[in-house]
Amino acid sequence: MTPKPTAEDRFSFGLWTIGYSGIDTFGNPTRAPMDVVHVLEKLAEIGAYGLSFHDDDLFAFGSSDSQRQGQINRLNQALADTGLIVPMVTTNLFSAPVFKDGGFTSNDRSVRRFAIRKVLRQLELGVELGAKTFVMWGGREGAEYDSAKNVRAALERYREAVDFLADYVLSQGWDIRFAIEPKPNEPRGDILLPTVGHALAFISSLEHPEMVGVNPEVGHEQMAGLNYAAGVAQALYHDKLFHIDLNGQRSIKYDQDLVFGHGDLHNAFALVDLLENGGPNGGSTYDGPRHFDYKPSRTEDASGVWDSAVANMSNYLMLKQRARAFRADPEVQSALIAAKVFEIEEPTLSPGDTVDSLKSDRSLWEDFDSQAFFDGKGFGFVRLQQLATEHLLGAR
Ligand code: GLT
Ligand code: MN
Ligand code: MN
Repeated sequence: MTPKPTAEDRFSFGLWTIGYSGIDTFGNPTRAPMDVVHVLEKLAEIGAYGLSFHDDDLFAFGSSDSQRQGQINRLNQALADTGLIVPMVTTNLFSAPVFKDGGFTSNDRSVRRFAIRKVLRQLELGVELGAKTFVMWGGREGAEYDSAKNVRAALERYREAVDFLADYVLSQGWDIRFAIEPKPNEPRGDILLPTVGHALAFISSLEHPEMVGVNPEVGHEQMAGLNYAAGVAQALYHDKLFHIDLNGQRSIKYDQDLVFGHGDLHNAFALVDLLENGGPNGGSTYDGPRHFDYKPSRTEDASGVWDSAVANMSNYLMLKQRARAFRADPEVQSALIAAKVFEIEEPTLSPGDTVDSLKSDRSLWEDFDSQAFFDGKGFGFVRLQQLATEHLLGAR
């Protein structure tokens, strides 16, 4: 039996995900556009709790004020009717031709000012709708050619924009924070802030670092060959996991945006285990939305779109069940102890240790048997991973 999601699971979807028409670089749309009211009704029916959107997802770029307001009114009515919420909003600074060289970091100053203005509008709408997170995915912030972009100056312009916006939020006393979404490439040849690590370093250079965190996406880290669950763990370590984009990716290639769990399943298991059981006493480490940023494959018709939406949530819930069983298994617990997984929580230095005390303690050096690690003292990590695999496959 696949578990059924409820609002308590906090599953949310981008309007652009369900609404993806199937258009790609090589082919035309394969599906008709989907209306926001219909999307909300269906999301409520399948057990999601939230919808996120870019300005341009709800009202086309260049809409008049009254067209824009008309769509906002329809959204508000559908939210009231379904009980869904908008936990996150974001601005599209990548689709329109004006952003061909980026928004905040376009070489053209007038574009940079237009971009900030566009973000202000969507930020204010997000606050009105009660969104708690404002995502910044700088898909066009980058370059194809090294000589075309002064990266240090571009980062300075990025910082200038984020500082300005954070300052505005603080001055208004609004309860919303920013989350930068890294991606290594696509659509640009190289994108600024390409990984979680780059974004964390950038955030520490900001005027209000407490206002800005990250929104790591499974596929984006994996496109860079990185371990997604490990990146999320580091974001948590720095208290910077403000939001999350769940999907699937199979190795280093174009951004696939597959269903969560349809990519690296072992890493998806590790991630769900981290989010649900990774806290100090085995509790949750993240209480924000479980947000799916995937693209229903262009081979699918409308029923395939909703099948894939459900699949994201079912896979998350099945992994949650599997991760719980893994943690509760006494054999796993003893394998964890044998592998010294808990020992790393112990500080390396004892209270009062000094350079002199370390030097005079013979057990640390003269009497320490480092040779015992040759042909002995294996950690048993493979056994542990096999136990995880058995739980993942439902064999335990
Ligand atoms: C775009 C991108 C996603 C981002 C969205 C937010 S838009 O679809 O591919 O990864 O999360 O701007
Ligand atoms: Mn993606
Ligand atoms: Mn994303």
